[in-house]
Amino acid sequence: MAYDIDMIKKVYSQIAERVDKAREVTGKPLTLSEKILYSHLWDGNPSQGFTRGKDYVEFSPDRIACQDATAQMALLQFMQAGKKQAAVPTTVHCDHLIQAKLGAQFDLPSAKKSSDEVFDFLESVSNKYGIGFWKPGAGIIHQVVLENYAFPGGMMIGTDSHTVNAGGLGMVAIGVGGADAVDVMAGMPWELKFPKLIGVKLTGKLSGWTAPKDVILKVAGILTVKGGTGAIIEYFGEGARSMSATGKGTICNMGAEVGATTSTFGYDESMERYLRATNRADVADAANDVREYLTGDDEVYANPEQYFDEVIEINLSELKPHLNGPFTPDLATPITEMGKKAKENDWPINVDWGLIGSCTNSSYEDLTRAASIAKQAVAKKVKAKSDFGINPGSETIRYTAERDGLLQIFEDLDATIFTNACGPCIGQWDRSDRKGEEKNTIVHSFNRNFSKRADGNPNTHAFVGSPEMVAAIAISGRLDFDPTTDTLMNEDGEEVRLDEPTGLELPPKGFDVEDPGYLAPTEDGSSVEVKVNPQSERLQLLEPFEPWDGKNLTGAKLLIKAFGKCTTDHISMAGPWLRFRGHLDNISNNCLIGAVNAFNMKTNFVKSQITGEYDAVPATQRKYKDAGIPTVVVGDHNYGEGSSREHAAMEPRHLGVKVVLVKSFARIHETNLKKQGMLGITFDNESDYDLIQEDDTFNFTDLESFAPDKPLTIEVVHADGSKDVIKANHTYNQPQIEWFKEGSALNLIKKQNAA
Ligand code: MIC
Ligand code: SF4
Repeated sequence: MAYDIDMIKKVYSQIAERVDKAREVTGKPLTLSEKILYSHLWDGNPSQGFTRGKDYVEFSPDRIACQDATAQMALLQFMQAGKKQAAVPTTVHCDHLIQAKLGAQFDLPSAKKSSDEVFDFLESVSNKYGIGFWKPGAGIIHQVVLENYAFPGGMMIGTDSHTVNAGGLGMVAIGVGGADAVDVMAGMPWELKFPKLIGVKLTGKLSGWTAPKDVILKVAGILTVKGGTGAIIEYFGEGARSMSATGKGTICNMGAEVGATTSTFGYDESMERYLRATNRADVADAANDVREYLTGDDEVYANPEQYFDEVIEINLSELKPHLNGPFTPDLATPITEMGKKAKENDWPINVDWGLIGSCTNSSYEDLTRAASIAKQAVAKKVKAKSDFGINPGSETIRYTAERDGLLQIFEDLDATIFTNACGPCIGQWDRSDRKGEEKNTIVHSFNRNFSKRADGNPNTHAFVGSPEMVAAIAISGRLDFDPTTDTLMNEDGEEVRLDEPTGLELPPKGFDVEDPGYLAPTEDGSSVEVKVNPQSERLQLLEPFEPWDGKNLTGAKLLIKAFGKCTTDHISMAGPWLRFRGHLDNISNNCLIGAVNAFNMKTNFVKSQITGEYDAVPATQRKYKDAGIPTVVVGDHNYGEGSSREHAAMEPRHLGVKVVLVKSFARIHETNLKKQGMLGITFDNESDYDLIQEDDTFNFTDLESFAPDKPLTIEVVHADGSKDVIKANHTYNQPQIEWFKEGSALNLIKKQNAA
């Protein structure tokens, strides 16, 4: 039986009436995304149509998922909200804090030891507030959610950008910062700007070496890292129906890399098969009863141009395997062109590692397809030239794959089986073969490949591909290996070819697991005590941020003008810093250390306007804070791309930065800034970015009349006394302006609770 089946049945019992009403008020047939959005309005039945990309709307998500690295801050905030229980079903998953080094049997016990304080904290807070707890080793949040909680037509939010993975089972699942999750856990509505809709029509059928991953690698190449911002991507067509549910999950997962709010697919037989295989026949039966409400209307899919804001068509029969990278997930290269492009760009051809797994590509189907390649290598006497690492997505997958002999196939190629956890995908990788900053190449089936992400080395060129391509490339040891045409030399000196991969959508003997790693919370957690040691270097209770003084901000100094790509990995690096995710002051020592200073092109080296000296960003900012001088961060396009980590907003806030002024924001980061009482604004005229100089002072002249839809005016005073007056836009609505005034959204919740 599925978890929370009563909640799911309730959603299905209301869906017909709500969707019918939505059709009536909008006066048109509906996409799946609209059906899910309109059937999850906080106010219940829809009474008006909303303007996409414009109206802020209050929603009522069905459930919440949090992972260990973000849950700490989310729960520290929730603890202040004064509630007894989380208002909707919520789970916490321990997956990010486990380092990959020698393999699961050593790494997991070692992580449990080194992070016991944090795991104990998360377990006791979960127990206290009625939250389900998935222990370290149970699996990666999104795979565990897909296997246990996702359901067609549902809406969930999660404190991780890849929450969108659950779109593979027809959900609208959205990544948020912890403060957004706190709203919903506290029984309040969740607000989102009504998204735009991008339709992707999939024709044809995947075959040979091409996999679902290639669909999203192609889409990323088309849309780029910001092309999906503010939009839901909805996939449809015969090609969509012919794909497995986990394949659909892979496509949705990496939709985060184009900035999409989420991605989804209509309910179909692949989803039904997956639900039944994962012990949720009850959900499948309930979904079947309302199936026409769990997919887009026929008229929509017949004439998508009329109903979506943008339509992309991809013929799966013609799609080629791709590798995307390095350093950005949208640099898409069909494998047939990789040799040429790698040479032109001087990308190292020899591949050191092939890594398979992560939250996006660790399904049974993925493992069987990759294993079919690995098996051939052994049978054809080809020794793998690169090292292999595997991160199974969950204990259920791992146990089943071990039972069915799949893991053994990889072990025969000397692969290391890491813990069912994020591991190298988030820099939790103690890589033994390369130290320092040597230039090298790795390929993986993860989703992100920003600079330094996997191993901290800025010169590691990471390429993203399907698990089967990663397997083939790791065996050949060459980035330019095209298995559709190239041969390999085996140990007997013979030229051999790798046959096309084959796989199994679901395990023929069913999934199995001994201990899935789940701990249910007690019925009444009121007597559970949550302890935070005041001496702890990893956990720190939060102090409320100061409210706004109601005055125009003046005399603010430039902290850094960030050049080019500035992702959340640049603003608040992960890897070794994950250990401080529950301690705001300590993690603030990584604030913006990866951002490139536009004035000297160095990282973590900025000029202090107090001393005239150059120093690290956090140290410089702490001096401004001590001196009571407000500061401004300036950035380029898509600032805050990537993770949902609200640390990227809380750290500058904690250190005294008041304003982030950029050309454009990534969605989650912009909301995170607002929630934490920061001023996140954009240049009205993008080229004003070029006016900003190293010794600038900023004076806001009309912040006192801060109001929705009204641009702000800033006087930028340069060192020589000359001035530029510029306009900045913002997207704050009235309630969000209240967050700013109160100092944070949480301050406002506390005030309302106290009243
Ligand atoms: C990521 O893939 O970048 C992460 C680590 O999962 C983040 C969450 C985090 O920073 O903890 C995400 O995607 O939101
Ligand atoms: Fe973990 Fe990587 Fe997935 Fe983020 S993208 S949840 S770090 S596996």
